[in-house]
Amino acid sequence: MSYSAPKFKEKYGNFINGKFQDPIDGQYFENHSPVDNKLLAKYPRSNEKDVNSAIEAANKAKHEWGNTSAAERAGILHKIADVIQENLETFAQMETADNGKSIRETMNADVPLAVDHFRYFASAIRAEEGSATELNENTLSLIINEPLGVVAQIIPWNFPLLMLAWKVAPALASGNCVVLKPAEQTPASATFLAEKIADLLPPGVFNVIHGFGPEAGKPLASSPNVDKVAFTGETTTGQLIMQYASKNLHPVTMELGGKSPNVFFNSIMDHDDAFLDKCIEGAVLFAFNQGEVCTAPSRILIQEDIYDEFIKRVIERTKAIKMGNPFEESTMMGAQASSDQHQKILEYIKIGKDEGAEVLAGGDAAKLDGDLANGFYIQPTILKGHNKMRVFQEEIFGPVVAVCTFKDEAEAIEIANDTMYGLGAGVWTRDAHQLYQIPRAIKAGRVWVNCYHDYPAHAPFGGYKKSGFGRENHLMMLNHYRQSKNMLISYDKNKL
Ligand code: TXE
Repeated sequence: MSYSAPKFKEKYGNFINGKFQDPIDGQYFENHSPVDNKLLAKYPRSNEKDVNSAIEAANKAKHEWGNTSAAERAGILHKIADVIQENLETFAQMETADNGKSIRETMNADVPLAVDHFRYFASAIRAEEGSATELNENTLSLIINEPLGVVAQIIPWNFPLLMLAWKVAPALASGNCVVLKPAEQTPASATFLAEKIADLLPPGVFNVIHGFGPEAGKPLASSPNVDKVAFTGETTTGQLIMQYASKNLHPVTMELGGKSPNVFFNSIMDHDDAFLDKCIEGAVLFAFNQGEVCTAPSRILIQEDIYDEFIKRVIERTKAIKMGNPFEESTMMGAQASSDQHQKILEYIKIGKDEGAEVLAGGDAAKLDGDLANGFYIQPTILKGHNKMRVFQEEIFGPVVAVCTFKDEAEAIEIANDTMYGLGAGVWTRDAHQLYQIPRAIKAGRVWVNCYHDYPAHAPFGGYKKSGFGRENHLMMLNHYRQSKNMLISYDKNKL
């Protein structure tokens, strides 16, 4: 079955105080589809004035929203989930048009996971219990959670709706108002969601500001009138955002880059069975979402005695990836998200070749026919080299994997940890000792063992080292969006 880009209006506004509003200075930018480089729509090129107007609306709404009961907020979050579910196909087509990823991913992963995220946090706040301790016979200590107030959220373009859900669901669930800036490359799904849920939330509780990082993102992250900044994106941008927020001593959470190792031990080849097939699929997941995933398993480490046989099968499987029109259901790999990203990936492939890496598969742009010839496609690429090369150390954010070998467990751990990042990792083995001890030794916030790229809402996700701090998903996320009030109550009758 084949899908197509949904119909867009010529231009859209910012969503502020429950209504779409034109940018104050009347500036717009064009958003093109990476599928074929055609114009999709225009969005506001917002500046500090627009940002401040959204922040003001959020501040006006925060007391009322912060005082709603958990049951009320949960009911609204479930309705938001219903809206996304009812419009699943439109959201999926929108994400594919905007980002270039395949429709089978947007239909089966991006949108359903976003639905589940709203449901998870809706349910989580209903199940929570507070804490009370008797400090002595006359004193009670109560711990009460209070929302922070207004939260600034800045998100990237690789999973536009899902990254929105990861940020917005827990923030609203905790009783905060939100000002969200989507990435300029992928403004569509946040706008469509705002339109669809405008009647569900009181005005000002959820606001969307479009525009570029330095013009709209910076004033948002720098504002003294927000209470927290949450960011997902590049590590260097995260460093800037921390500087802006530090002037106000605002708390920040950061989901940043990665260079995740995917480690294959020799026991996987003990039998030629379904588990070995799963390991091969797990290695090829470097191309999932065109490699534009912060946890992309972008370094493959293979134990040297199985290298020849295993890599042969990985290359065969990689060559069978069906690239093409992302709107066709059979397409596995679509377009890179933008011309800039396409260019960056090609430069890294060249850097790898210049450094002496051996090209085992791909190694160039993919040329497609018809309208798609104007889109931004890259062949899934495997480079063999060593861990000191730039293609092993720097985040490429494309379907390019760097492969090397290791002798034993100690060397596998050393190579896996020889990176400034620590977001994800994969370990594949049939050995019971390795499947516990190796993940424990790898410095990363999420280690998948005999699986990869699962993102359930109830498992915490986040980085070590320069991959950021704070966690998303899971109950622990709620604590990043609220502060605890401790009440000490004395009921000593003699001292009243
Ligand atoms: O990211 P940015 P870009 C990596 C990936 C990619 C590279 C560049 O390697 O090739 O980053 O992508 C907003 N103040 N990742 O430039 O800059 C911006 O408008 C405030 C990894 O798109 O991090 C967008 O909304 N905001 C990553 C968001 O930040 C600013 C996901 C992300 O943009 C800003 C995306 C500023 N000064 C890219 N500058 C991951 N690991 O998840 C930009 N922004």
